[in-house]
Formats: sequence, structure tokens, C-alpha cells
Amino acid sequence: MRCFTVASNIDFYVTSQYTLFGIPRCGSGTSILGIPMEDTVSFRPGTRFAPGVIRTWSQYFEFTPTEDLGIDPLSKACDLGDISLLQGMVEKNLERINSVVSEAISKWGRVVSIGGEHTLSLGVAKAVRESQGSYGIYVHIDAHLDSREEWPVGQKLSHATFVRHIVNEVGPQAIAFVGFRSYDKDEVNFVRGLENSLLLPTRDIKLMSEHELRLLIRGLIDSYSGPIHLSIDVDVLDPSIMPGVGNPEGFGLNYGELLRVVKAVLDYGGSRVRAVDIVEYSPPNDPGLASLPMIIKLILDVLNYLKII
Ligand SMILES: [Mn+2]
Repeated sequence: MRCFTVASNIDFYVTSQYTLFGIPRCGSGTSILGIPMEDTVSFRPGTRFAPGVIRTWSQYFEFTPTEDLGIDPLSKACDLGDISLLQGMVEKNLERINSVVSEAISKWGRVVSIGGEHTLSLGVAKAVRESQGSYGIYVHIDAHLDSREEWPVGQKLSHATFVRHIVNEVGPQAIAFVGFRSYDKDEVNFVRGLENSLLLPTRDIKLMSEHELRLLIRGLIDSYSGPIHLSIDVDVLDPSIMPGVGNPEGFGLNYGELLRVVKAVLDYGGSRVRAVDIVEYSPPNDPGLASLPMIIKLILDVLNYLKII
């Protein structure tokens, strides 16, 4: 069953007989889309396998979010399957992601994308702007800034540079970098030079109370209008609880700290949140799939805190 009418030369399929958590395919509510893009890996590969592994294993978990809000987070969600991509063709793949996510946002109101490498967020950002006519706030939750000029040297567009492309090609009104702790001098200078940015390194988040954190995030969200795009690289979590990533960095957030940020963005962002990306989970780098229960919990918590639109 296909959920889209977009460009007939793009083939869509569901990678397994299952849907995520057994939710309806092409149903109503928040749409969930697998984006198994992995074209610009610079260290440990494997993110392309994440949507299929998460979908298959999700059948065996309890569907319980962290906080009981008295709602079933899966009651208003559907699984669109995975986008079919062309291995190694970054720009072509970003065009496909843009066109599919644009259509999905127009039809379902918002999309939760399961990556795949983080570069896919550039395609999602363009889709948010195209479908909504504006692009408000980009929230980048990540151990890294992904704002290099080139990485590896000579490569302008990759998982380590795509935020610069979001800034230059999509033009968010404001941008937040949350949970970063590992960067290159040039890129940190670049993000410090941005107007309308909020920089929350890992160390600050750990020292802050939940109240302070929520005030900061609310201040950002209330200061700008337009759609909100939340992009979560799971390497923001500490490698001791999230070993299954391509580029692990020490002294990361614990799950409760990540959840505070996510909840604040979804609470104050409300119906303006049009896209949430959960990216960079890498099953081949995850011994015994030890990180998988946390990925499952994160997806459930995101669905739980997203406001019905
Ligand atoms: Mn990262």
C-alpha cells in the first residue's frame, strides 16, 4: 500500500511486514516516515539499517511513554514506510526527502522522521519551508554542531556540514544548538556569530534546573513565529546508554536530561512543531541492540508530547 501521490517515478515501500508498533499504514494523525539515508558517513557506518530494525523490534515492547498523560500516544499516528533512496547520491536523495516530506506535512500536518544520517534534516528543513511557506525555528539536539565548512576536507555537503546549509539555503528565523560538547574551532565561531541563536552546551544543561531550561526554551519559542523543526541526533546521549551511534562522544546527556529538552520544545512549540527527526541510531554499532529500548522510548515520548493538530 502506498501513502503518496507525489512524483510517480519515486518508489515507496515498507521495509518489513510490520508497521512501527503495529500502527496503521497511511492512517490519520502524526505520520512517521523511515529515511534510511546514509551517504556521507565519516566514521562508523550503519544508520541506514535503523528504520527497519526499529520497526521490526518495536513489536515486542510495551507501548508505554515515560509520563502518563492519560492518552495513548499511538492512537493518532501512522507509519508511511521508508523512502526509497539512491545509495551515495546525496543531492538527489535530499530532493526526494524534500518532496516526500513536503507532501506528508501537507497531508498529515507533521512528520516524525526516523533516520538515517543527520544530513536528512536539510531535506526536512526545505520541506517544512515549502509546505508552510516559512521556516521558523530549527532546534538541533546533538553532541556535535554539524556546522563545518567542509568535512571531510573537500566535501561541502555532509552530516558534519549540513547545518550551514540550513542556515544559508533555508534561513531559519532562529536556531538552537542543544547538548553539544565536541566541535572544531571554526564551526563554534560560526555558530557563535549567528544572529538569533541559543547555545546550550551539555555542561550547561547538566547544571541547569528544569525550570531554568524551560524558561530559556520558552523564551526562544515565544520570540519567533513560524514552524518549528526539532532534530534529535541520538549521539547527544552518553555513549554508556547509547552506544549505537556512528560518532560517540563522552560526557553526554542522560535520558531524563534529553527528555526535559524535548518536552519543553514540544510543550511550548505546540501545534507549530511540523517536523521531528530522530537520527543517527546505528544498529550495527549497538552491541546486542542495547540502545534500542531507549530509541523506542524516545519515539513513544515524542508522540506522547506532540500536541494533536
Ligand atoms: Mn552528532
